[in-house]
Amino acid sequence: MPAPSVPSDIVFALPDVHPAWLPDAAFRPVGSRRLALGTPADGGTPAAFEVLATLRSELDRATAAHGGAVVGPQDAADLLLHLSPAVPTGFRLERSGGRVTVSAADPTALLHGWFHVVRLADAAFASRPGDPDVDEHHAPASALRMLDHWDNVDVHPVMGQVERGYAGGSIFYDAGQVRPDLSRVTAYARLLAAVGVDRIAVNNVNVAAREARLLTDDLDEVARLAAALRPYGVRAHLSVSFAAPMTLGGLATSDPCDEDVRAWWRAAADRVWAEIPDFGGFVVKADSEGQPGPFAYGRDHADGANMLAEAVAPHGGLIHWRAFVYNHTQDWRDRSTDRARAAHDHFAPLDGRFADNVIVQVKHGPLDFQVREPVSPVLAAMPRTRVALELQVTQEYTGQQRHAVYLGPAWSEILRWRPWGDGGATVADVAAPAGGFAAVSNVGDDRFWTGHPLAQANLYAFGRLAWDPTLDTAAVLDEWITLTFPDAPGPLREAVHAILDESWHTYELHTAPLGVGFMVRPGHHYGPDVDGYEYTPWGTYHFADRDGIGVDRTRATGTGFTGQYPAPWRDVYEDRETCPDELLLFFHHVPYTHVLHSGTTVVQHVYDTHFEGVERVRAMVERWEAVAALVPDDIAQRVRERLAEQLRSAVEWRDQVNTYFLRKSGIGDLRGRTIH
Ligand code: GCW
Repeated sequence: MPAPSVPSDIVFALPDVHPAWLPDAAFRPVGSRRLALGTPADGGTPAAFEVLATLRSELDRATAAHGGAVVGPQDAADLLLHLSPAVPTGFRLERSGGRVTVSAADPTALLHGWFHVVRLADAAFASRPGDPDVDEHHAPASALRMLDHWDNVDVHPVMGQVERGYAGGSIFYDAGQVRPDLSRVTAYARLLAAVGVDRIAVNNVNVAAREARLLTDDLDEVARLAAALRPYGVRAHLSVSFAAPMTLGGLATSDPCDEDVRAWWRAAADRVWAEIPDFGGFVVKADSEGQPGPFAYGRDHADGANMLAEAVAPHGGLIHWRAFVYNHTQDWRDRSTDRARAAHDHFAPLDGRFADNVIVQVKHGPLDFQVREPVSPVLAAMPRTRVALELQVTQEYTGQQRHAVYLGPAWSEILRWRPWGDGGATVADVAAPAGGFAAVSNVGDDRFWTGHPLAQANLYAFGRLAWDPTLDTAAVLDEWITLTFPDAPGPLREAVHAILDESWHTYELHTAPLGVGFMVRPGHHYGPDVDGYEYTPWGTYHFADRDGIGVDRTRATGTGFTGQYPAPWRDVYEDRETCPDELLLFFHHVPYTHVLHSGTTVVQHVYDTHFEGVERVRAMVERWEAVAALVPDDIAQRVRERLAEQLRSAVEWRDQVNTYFLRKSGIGDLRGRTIH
């Protein structure tokens, strides 16, 4: 097999696009040294050779920019990257006498090893005398580390080009088609490879007519996207509509047990893999928020998922089947229906029935990506199913990238949570070997990728935590700062930490209290509207009256949701005396005068946290102003504008929530602060 040729279409620096965590300067430590890439053995796939060619151009680019050289594998390089079948997964990093060798069995893992060395910078080479030699194996916790894009090809009249997107339009689509120039998609794949994400779903799980056709007539457009991702080892997945056999195939039914329907899906899958041999698989949102699904035919979700699984299995494909299934046309008067119960009610009884290549993708909480929810009990209820944890990097309910909210700590809490109590497995232990980790991307065609420049840290952190869920999230943030702001002076580093380390808690302080959730404006979900969802069909209520607030989800007197958890949590949550304060109103309806573990009453807690939340945001604004001159003007200005909006919004939240509680309860603030 010939040596890999350098792809000519990799654009390392895009005009007017921020380099995120891969600025040129981040490559100085590697690029100023002697680098070598081992010659590949025969037998690789074309995709594998393409990734190797990318790696070669990474080396060329870094050394050309920083004065090093690419040398032959025999030439005593400072860094040798080479393929070795002996490394089972991930990559091996050895250092001896200041020389570093990275080896991996496949080129994508080798690429991940390259970016690991970039991240370590000079420390990789242990330039200081006396530093020990190393021999480390770096394997990802899970083989499945995926981002879901809720991008539409056609601009949706309400949801726009990217559903819940807060960073401009789609990097994939424009004006109803795949963009002619996909160099930015390759640049995105490069950012993802640098944090270890290696799969993306390229279209919204709400699949409209135009997007449905990506599976058939417009498959060539998906092939172009896959080609743009391939140089960095990122594989494309596609969201498909369960009704496709009817809407695209002209069949009279989409019944998963109908033989013609099954044959239609098999033929569709055959065509996809014929065109895109390294295609990943399908993502499906079925029987959820108006999307079609197997319920229409009296079938269950195992019937639906397994039919698709059968179609993609011969190609090694996966079906990511979402567990976000609930009744969104509920009657608010009906107190017996509890949306939090829905995923477990639908899916737990199906455990053991899903095919091996089906992944049941479970949102982290039982409701919907709120700033605080208990972990979904579904994750602990399906031991014979490949469950994946779904997170939301896009900040739908956490400030929509107008607020600086670093979600790493929130995800870390979820990943480390132990559904069976102390000594039992964590959520990460459950998901990692099964369905892995998926998250909704926060990227758009904005100059900074994520609208708010500091929201890049969330995308970075998702990738790093999906690779290693045990990482310390402050250290991950520090990595991001080091790469993104090369040579960041101490005060800048400290200020970014001061702004982001506690920002998730800050957001929680001034929004819906004690785990009750929502209280957002219906539709777009930004800003406060305490009763906005109270009399709607969506099932997200807080039940405030003159005496108290919260949702009784106990077995004793409520919806019984606590019973979906294994011990000890089923009992911890059942009893308001043991239920953690931050989730009290998720599980219990309590009087405003109920005393929390913290020693204050519920209503006083609401006042205190909402005043404190605003003060914390005020401090964030000041911290930024003190260091803004240390970053490029465009970043300084963008962050400044967003922080001003964050402060305005936090004040609005504080005043509406506090006023609501004062009017409902008639109980004043003990400290006599202004409530309207
Ligand atoms: O949180 C909700 C969003 C919807 C989204 C849905 C889902 C793609 O408001 O916009 O639809 O979740 O996860 O399917």
